[in-house]
Amino acid sequence: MTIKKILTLPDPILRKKSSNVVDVDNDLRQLMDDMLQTMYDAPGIGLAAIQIGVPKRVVVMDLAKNDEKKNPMYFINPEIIWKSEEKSSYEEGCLSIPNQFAKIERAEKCNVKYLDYNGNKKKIEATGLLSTCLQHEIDHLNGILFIDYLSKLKKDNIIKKVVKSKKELERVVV
Ligand code: GNR
Ligand code: NI
Repeated sequence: MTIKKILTLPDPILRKKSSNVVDVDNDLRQLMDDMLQTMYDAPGIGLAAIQIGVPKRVVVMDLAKNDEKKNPMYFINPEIIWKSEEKSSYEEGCLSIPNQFAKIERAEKCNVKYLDYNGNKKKIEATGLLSTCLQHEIDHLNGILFIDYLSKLKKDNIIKKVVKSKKELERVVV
């Protein structure tokens, strides 16, 4: 297992639409293992393959609290098949938008179909944080970031801050 570099704003790769996975094979499981390790290392609660530069429709997640047993989840070709009218808001963050957070409104519940780690067809009825996180990750697969739901002013401000702190970090390292 390898920790990969997580792409951050304004990397244009993050705006690419990811392609469906055709074969759930050992190479794909290797990718998912690397994604999970990269996510734990970051640390984050979810990661889409495109965040490490791989344009495949693959998501990993673990919503277990620090004191709980690890609970890795894998979603291949996830598709939202139903969304509730009812909304809920969460303070969202994104590993590709470091240190920036914003309250985002999404469907409170959603049903998602996907393939699991072994390529078996599954369906999940998601609520709360799982629902929010699945919608956030599926957005990544379509090149969408949470800042796209903010006003242009707020969005531009966040992009500016991320670019600025990236440049400051470069200056320290070089
Ligand atoms: O680690 C993450 N936390 C988070 C918090 C609220 C809503 C969504 C997320 S996902 C994020 C990791 C990430 O960037 N996944 O794409
Ligand atoms: Ni994200």
